[in-house]
Amino acid sequence: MKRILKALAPMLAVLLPLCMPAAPASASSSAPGAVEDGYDLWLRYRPLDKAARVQVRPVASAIVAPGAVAGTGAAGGSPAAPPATPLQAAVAELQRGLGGLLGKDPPLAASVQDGAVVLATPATLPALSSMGLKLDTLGREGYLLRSTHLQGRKVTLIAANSDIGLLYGSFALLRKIGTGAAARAELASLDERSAPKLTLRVLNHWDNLDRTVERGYAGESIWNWWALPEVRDRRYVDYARANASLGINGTVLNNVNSKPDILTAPWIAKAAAVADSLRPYGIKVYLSARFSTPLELGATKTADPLDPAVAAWWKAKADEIYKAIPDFGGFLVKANSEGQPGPQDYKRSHADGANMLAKAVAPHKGIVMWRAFVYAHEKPDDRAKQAYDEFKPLDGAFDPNVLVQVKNGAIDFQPREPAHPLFGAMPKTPLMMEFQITKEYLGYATHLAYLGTMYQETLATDMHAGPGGGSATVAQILEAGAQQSARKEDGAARLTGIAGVANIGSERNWSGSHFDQANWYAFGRLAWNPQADARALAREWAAQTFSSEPAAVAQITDLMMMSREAVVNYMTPLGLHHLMGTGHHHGPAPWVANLERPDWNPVYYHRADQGGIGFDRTASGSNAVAQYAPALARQYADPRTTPESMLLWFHHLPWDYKMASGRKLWDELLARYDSGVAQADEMRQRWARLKPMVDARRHEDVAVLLNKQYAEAVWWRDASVAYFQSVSGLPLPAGVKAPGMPLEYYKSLKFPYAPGRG
Ligand code: BDP
Repeated sequence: MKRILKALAPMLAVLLPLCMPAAPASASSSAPGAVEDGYDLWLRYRPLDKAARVQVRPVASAIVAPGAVAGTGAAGGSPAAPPATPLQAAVAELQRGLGGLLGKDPPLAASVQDGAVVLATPATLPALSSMGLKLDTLGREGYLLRSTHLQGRKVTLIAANSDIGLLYGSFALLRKIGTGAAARAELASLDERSAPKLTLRVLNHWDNLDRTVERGYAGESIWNWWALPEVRDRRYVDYARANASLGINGTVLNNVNSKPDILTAPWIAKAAAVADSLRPYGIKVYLSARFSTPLELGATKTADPLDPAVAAWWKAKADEIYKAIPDFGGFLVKANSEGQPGPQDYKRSHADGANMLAKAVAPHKGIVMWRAFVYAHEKPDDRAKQAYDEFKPLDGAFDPNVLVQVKNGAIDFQPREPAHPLFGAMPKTPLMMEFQITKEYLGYATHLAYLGTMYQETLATDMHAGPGGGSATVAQILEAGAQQSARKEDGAARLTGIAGVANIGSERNWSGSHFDQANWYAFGRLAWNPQADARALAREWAAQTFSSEPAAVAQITDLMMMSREAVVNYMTPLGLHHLMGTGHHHGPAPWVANLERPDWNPVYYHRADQGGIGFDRTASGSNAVAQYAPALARQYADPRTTPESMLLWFHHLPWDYKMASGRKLWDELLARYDSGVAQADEMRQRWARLKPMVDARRHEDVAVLLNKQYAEAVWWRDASVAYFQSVSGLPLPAGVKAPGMPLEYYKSLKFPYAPGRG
């Protein structure tokens, strides 16, 4: 090895500076002294204190990346250009990160030296193969961090089977350095291996071609479609960096409510330009396809998936796309849902539709993500049952390159839903999770609600729940994929996946609020490891984003950990759901009863009257519980064994039903609303105490939002209490505050220009 490096040294000296362009800094605010505006996300790389620098320098004083010469050479190598390959991206990030953290750029060394960070794969450093590193267990994307000796020098080795693995390993090393003293203490004796547990880790942008974003609360779409493909915003590269730092490896650029235009030549060219920006960071581009595209473009007379002309059109279209984007990921499809066209328009099944598209992309190793979010108002049945009823019979009918994308719950991204009954019910079909990162139903970007806890709650749900049926958490089910799935991408593991509806937009802080960045972060980290712990992720994020001081980290983490439950309490306590305003979904409107479709009305969901409240999903009602495995179904069928947090999701109960607290249901409901308001108040007080520990600008930004959140929590509580009192006819117990305004006032509020309508 020494000989190889020695021989390469002169070449390296010339080529390395050329092929390691400086990280693009134009959009960054990380210059010393710059005001923190949130642009840098968790990749701030602010200087460590002296003691920490002394700790880190001996293990990260130089960078050695032998593969660089064997890579793409100096292509794209002007100093201003963004990295052109994953290895360049890895080195650029280490330079930027270590340079920022240590206050001094680490030199790129041509040969191994003490204290160097060495990035290597068996292909670039054959010596790795004989070091007993067991790299084969890492797959294509995993990495190993190890303090070891190479050629007699003590180094920090980042090893992987591919350059993408090296990029992920580089981010992991920087994360370790950035998350505080405890993590840094491990640097001298590193031995850590990590590989993603799911193969597809994708963001779903609900971005429209006119740059509006459906359910987006962070400005316009970051895709500047109009200016593309010629103009490639520098921000795409920072977007790619942020995602790669989490291990996200795919992004669907456009809204699931798609337009035919996205599959025309000019838009394919625009998507190809974005793909070029993301490729060095291991991120593939996917597109949402409208099922009737060929028909609407006038190319076919029907969109019937079994019509040969239709299938031929899609095949030719796939070929065209792959010509422009050789590593195109595939299609995401919303079909026969909320008015979108689909195979059922031609009396064909979801499988017929999905398989026709799957065959078009299969020769290119593409995939289809077919959404299970379907419900039809013609059906009088409980909306919560419809996806299961339609999809469960199709288990085993999908082509091997199809995944069925299932929302975390059976209604629609509510503040709390039980896990979707399809998880565990389709063993022959790879199911991918769909979480919503944008907070359509949790207070937009205004309310602080850390969703790591919500994601974890679903992922940790045991879908077989018990001895006879065995145990399998949603995370395990996602990780296992389908038994039959024959499709193996690049020889990798089974086709498995997870998607998050992005909360990213053109706003300077990306997500509309500083704390909403944490939801992007937690989603990405859980996509890598669905069994990760939400509290640990909150800690990690807080340390990198605000301050790695232990006291600050602990207090910010506690605040985050209480936040989602606070929102549930003041919006939809005890399993209530779908109580929000019509269309825009902002604020309380439990009284709405006049919409065209019954299952759009909040009254359909809470069913409150003088006798009681809640949706009976047991055998005496819609029997949705029967869609769960028997042990779980039994648990949910009995109000005494149903978790109180989901009580009114599954049961319609009298107002005097006795709760575990000893209180009557009516009193408990009021108590939950009050505790939500109290928690919102406590959150702003906790944040106020953090003032000395957080930079002034971001502290103020968050404080303003927390005050608004508190006011809106009071509004949710007051409007809900006023309404439920009007139907229950029950008095407010002593000590419970009357709503600030009469019910008619809350009913009269209108929000014609609320954001996120697309
Ligand atoms: C709902 C949104 C709607 C989406 C739909 C979907 O309100 O805007 O189009 O989900 O997921 O949550 O398709």
